[in-house]
Amino acid sequence: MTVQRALLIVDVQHDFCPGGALPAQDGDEVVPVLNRCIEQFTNSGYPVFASRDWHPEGSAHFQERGGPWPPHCIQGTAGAEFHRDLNLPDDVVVITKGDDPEEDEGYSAFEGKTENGVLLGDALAKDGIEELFIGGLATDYCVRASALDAVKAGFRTHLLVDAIRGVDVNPGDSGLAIEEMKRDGVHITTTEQINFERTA
Ligand code: VGL
Ligand code: ZN
Repeated sequence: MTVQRALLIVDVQHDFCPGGALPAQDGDEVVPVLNRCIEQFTNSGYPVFASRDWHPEGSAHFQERGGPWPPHCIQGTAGAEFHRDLNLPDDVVVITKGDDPEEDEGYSAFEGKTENGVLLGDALAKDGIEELFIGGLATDYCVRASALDAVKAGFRTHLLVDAIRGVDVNPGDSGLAIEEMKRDGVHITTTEQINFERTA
């Protein structure tokens, strides 16, 4: 039997791309890379999960309430939409996180839930997923937190380094985040290195 895989696309939303409220540098460059990857996963019968940062107005996550961030990804706004050029499959499982108005939390997609209220970890387990490939935005926040949680949850976890970009509040944050993920057991790879050949 082949190992059951999934692709997790973290927060590829307009506000994390150039022109958005909290842009990762060149954040939109992950879109064509992820589109190719989505096609390969879909063609191989593997599911695609996509998380979204989804904050209420006046969230405790925002500077106006003592949090670290300018307002971004506010529910229902254009900035909170998935990037318009991201070709998510019809059966994508959308994971919503950051929707608690009182918390500056929700960096990890593993704190998010499906539209039916199922935590990401439980949804992956239900699909029998053992191996997770992660790309998206931003390297130093939600990608980092999601990859670290994926390892903790027992998934064989691969970071797609050509499909991530960082916010880098402090220069070098993304590089440090990648080092930390590696140290904690995340495998570093690229979308081009994924082997989709079926042996079973
Ligand atoms: C994120 C900062 C604040 C992210 C979300 O998706 O990486 N970063 N909220
Ligand atoms: Zn946020």
